[in-house]
Amino acid sequence: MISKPKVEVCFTPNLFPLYAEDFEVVVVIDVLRATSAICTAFHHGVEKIIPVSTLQEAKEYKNKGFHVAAERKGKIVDGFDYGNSPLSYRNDKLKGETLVLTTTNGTKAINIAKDIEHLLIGSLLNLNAICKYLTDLNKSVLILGSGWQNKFCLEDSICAGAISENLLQTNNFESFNDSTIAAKYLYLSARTNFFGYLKASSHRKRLKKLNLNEDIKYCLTANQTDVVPYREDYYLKKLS
Ligand code: 3SL
Repeated sequence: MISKPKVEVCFTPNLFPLYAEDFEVVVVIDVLRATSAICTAFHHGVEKIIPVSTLQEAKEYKNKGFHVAAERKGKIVDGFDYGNSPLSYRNDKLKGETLVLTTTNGTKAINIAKDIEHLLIGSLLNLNAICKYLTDLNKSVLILGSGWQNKFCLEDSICAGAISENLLQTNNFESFNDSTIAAKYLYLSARTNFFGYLKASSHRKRLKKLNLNEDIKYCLTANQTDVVPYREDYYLKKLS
């Protein structure tokens, strides 16, 4: 019997090495807020995004004249042009431009998975688009949550559950891991009200303290764009 492609969920970047060799497609998720910011920036015309893990790398790009966004602990790092708020990319200021981005967890997770053949960026914002793309691609997929400093995080796990459940419902994929079952149940309990469900979550509280409730609401509103960002070489682009 011909086996179906798998879809599995990896909750945190430090677990990634346990899965990596079985997958040629990885979707990195950081709902609050890196992958939501990336999807929004591409939706509004940014041409390329270079994800870097450290502030040092970000500074080097800045010194070379690039537009650079840097976030740590939810805030824009002093001396940089932009942060990680998706709302700040909802305009055409960077249309056609390259943006360098470093964030606390999201860009690190992207770089951890950089050697995977198909590296894609997922969020609730592009949920249907990424699911359609993965269904058409028809290859085994790992959904990687960025977590918070390598710890489990609820919003990424819910989004991972939404994607895996959508693929499993097509009957073209199969899953064997308990993490994927757990993500599915989290998604099913949260799906009618992501904002309310996440009220007690650590990241929602962290961003709320920084007066970023509008960012949270935006990031938790599914299907606002059909962009599918992917890694090409050392940067991200959007599939056309
Ligand atoms: O961890 C990250 O990469 C960020 O998305 C964190 S924050 O939402 O900007 O606080």
